[in-house]
Amino acid sequence: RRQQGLTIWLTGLSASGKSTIAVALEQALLRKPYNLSAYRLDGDNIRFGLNKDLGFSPKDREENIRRIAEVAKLFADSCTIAITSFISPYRADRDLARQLHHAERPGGEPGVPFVEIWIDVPVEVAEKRDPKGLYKKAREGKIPEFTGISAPYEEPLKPEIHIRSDQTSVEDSVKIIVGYLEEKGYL
Ligand code: GGZ
Repeated sequence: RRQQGLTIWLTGLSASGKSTIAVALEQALLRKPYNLSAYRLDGDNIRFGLNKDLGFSPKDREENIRRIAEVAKLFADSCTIAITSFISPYRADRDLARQLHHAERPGGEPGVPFVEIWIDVPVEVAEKRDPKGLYKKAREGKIPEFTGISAPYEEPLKPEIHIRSDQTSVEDSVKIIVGYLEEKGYL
């Protein structure tokens, strides 16, 4: 059976653990027994390239997420599993990403599965972690519109998967996600 593409969309605060889980998940999918093709989209390969013209205003975040969703869909279209890790703080933007995936593809092909995963951590915990010192800077007013401090994070209402990353190990998080994907017949 030919590999099916899909997009795994991680959303959550800065320092919630999105990237760590994305890396571990990608490894699990690339390796045996799955041997699938997977690719991660994150700030390092998107915000410094394709989206280097965008900042963190609501409009720029909206455009950031829209472009990422389009790119993820292209990967999925090529039968690669796209794993995205962006804060994606606005519900409307995440919903648009989902709609883009669910739309029929050219040639009448059905849409691409979209799995929204909320990497949930209380902002106090993320702020305590503060691996890059960004929360501190945000508190000092040196970074305006910082998500969770001076800009909103709109919690997902019906994510396919909800992970409390301060109560779940990375290993268990990957197990939960892979278990869901298997159950849905995506792997
Ligand atoms: C939130 C910011 C901001 C502001 C810079 N608000 O921990 P990080 O550093 O590596 O992850 C954050 C990243 C967020 O970029 P995204 O593309 O994921 O955001 S969004 O989905 O909202 O478009 C953080 C850093 O960029 N960063 N300024 N003001 N995070």
